[in-house]
Amino acid sequence: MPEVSPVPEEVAAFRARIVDKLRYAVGKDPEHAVGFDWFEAVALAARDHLVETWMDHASRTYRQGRKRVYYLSLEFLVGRLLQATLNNLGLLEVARAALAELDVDLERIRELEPDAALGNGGLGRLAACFMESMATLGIPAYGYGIRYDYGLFRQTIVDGWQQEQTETWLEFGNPWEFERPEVSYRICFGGSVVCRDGESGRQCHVWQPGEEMRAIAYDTPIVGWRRHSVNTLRLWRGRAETDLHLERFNAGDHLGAVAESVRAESISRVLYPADDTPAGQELRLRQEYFFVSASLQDLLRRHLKQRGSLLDLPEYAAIQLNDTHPSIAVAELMRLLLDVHGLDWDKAWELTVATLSYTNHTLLPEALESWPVALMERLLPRHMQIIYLINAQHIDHLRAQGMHDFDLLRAVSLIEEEHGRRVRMGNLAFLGSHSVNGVSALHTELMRKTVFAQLHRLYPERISNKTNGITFRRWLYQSNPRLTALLVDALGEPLLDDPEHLLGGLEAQAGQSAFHQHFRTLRRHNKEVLTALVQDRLGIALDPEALFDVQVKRIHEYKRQLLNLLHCVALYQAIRDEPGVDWGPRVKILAGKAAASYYQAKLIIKLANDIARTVNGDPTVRGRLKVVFLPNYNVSLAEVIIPAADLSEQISTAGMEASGTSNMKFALNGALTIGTLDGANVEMSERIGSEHMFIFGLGAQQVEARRRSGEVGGAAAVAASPRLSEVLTAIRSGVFSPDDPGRYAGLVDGLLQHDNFMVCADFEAYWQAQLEVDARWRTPGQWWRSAVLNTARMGWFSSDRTIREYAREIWRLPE
Ligand code: NBG
Repeated sequence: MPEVSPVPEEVAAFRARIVDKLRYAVGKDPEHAVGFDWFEAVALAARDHLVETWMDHASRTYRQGRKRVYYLSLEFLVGRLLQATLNNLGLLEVARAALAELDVDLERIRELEPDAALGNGGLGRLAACFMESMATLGIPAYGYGIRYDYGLFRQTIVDGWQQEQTETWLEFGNPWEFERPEVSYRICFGGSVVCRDGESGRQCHVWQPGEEMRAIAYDTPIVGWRRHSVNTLRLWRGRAETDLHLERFNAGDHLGAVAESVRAESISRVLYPADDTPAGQELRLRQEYFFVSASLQDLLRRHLKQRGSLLDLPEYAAIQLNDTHPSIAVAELMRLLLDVHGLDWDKAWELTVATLSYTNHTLLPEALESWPVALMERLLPRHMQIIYLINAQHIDHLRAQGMHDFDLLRAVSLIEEEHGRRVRMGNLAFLGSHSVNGVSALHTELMRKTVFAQLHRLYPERISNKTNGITFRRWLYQSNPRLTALLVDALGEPLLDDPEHLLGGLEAQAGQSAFHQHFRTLRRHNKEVLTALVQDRLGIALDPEALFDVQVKRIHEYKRQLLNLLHCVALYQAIRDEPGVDWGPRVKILAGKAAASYYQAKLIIKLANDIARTVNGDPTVRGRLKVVFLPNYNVSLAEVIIPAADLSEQISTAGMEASGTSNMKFALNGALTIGTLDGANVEMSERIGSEHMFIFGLGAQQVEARRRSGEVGGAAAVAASPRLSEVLTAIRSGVFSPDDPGRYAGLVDGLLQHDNFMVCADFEAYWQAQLEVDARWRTPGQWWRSAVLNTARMGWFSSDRTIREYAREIWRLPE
């Protein structure tokens, strides 16, 4: 990041503060401090700098009576905070210089910070980008979630197979957070509901829970660009009402004495490693209710303290539900308003709907949460009752309007009757919110036509689109300081404050070969950094001059890493068949985690590793093709990989990726995209120009038509493509798995019979698009022109733009 050289007084003051923290907070002197001690001292010193803005912002929000946004999310994939915080505080160079004077290298200690991996993938990272953008835009906001002891698992690759290890990010403490033991709420489960006569003669329902525990708050300040404002990420941890039952302990029952504590704490123990498939377990529902209940109690308390009444809640609070995970909020807010605050049903419902809004992040049917009625009745009996009442009111209302169509009523009901009785959380979130949004134009359109088709007919105004975005502070300034410096050089310092509108100025440079040269040089540097990392972690030597072809994301069949691997094998065979042709050089880089129980995804990881071993060990393709599977993909690794990519693989089956956000990160950093017209790729191609991308394959409608026509197998596509046939034959016969030749027989046969994700159907188009990639790469003037235009035209995909749209159209914040 370009920063003017730091002022010596500032450096001296920051250095003094670091030493102070080291001594009085960490308890070490500089002579004995080890790496992590330094990290902690610098983090604490940086944290000091944001505390004042934090408090000012909170008290200003209070004084001015501003509306607050509450972002409820089971995931916040924050990553590391040190550089992001220093960057936004404008203290990066100050800290670097201060540490240098102490003979400590900022880069080295930066690497010691563990990633806060409290999320699975795009959904959690989006929440983190949104938090940063809200702070940048000065929007008063709280992020609410769970402080998991263990974040997403650490992935190791053993003999090519994924293995999962716990990620102990809190092992050495977390200098960013403030524990708030005084901010604690009672959370109840189970028991029964009794009916009593209330004071006014009305009947009231009293929940007599069978189990109680507490939620304790931990606050992390999130600072916006140029310290504009600081918001709070408030994460809840589970605690027992009584940590130790002394009587039992004294009676010799040492384990029984802490059993309650163990049970309560298990609620915030671990993030579910399921990316868009519900864990389907009771603990998951407990987690959802736990954090929703604590968050709602907290925000109602804040509102009441300030306003004295809940009747104006929607004017001062906007609650965004990030996917269906927090959708029990609909019933919990109703319960709190009815049972705790004594409002009548109609008023409570009006306030609930006006305050809540819901974002849908996937159309995958298996990912739309639903809970067995029996489980809900047992765990949350009062909520189940409220859900029945909401449903009855909803269906009565439709009948009163003359709608008696049984299929329609069945489709919009909150209760699914077909597969055992279940509560449909997506429908609950839809009904309980005044706004429902999708995350890209295509996804929103498909939401209207598929998952919410009937509800959309009933509430045509409710669904809107808010295309995702990314924060440029992390995904450009922090991860690609060289490109940032080049952009500032070309467009001036103001770029940093308004890249959304000023990046476009870069178009003027797109045809300049001198500028191409700069672009190339910095990419080359970023590729060298990645090359060193690959050498270090895997012992594989890469050629930084090769085309870096990258696919990094969760491993999922619909994301089609398999299609990429088939291309990889096809390329390998082509090089071997025609060594005289000018192939490559190309490096295929893959990374990503598979859900622990997702066998097919894990098999794809194994295949990638098998192919890598075979290809990298074959001298006939040396210098032409290398394949790398980098273990343990996380935010920090993304920050190194993305700026080094030439080609970005965004090749999901059309209609299945809700938006994608790594597609945006790559293009902003000047990689060219090879991709389908899926998710936000569609809008990217409209803004960048499809001639500067490599768009291929079936569109969403064509995929749908094929599915409807019953064309399910891949055999026809294989018969039509000798190349594909040869690829599959090689994989099936064990060319890449000589130790277990049958390993991939099932995988290949499966494709032939049920090509659910159109891997075979799209193969030829993909191969052709990859040939175009090669041709463009061989014409550097064209390639780099496209690369510059990608960066220049990505301004709109800033999460600042997305957040402004939410603020205006959903949260209705005053401008
Ligand atoms: C994911 C989608 C992505 C999208 C992110 C953020 C879930 C449930 N959904 O396409 O798969 O970019 O959400 O919106 O994880």
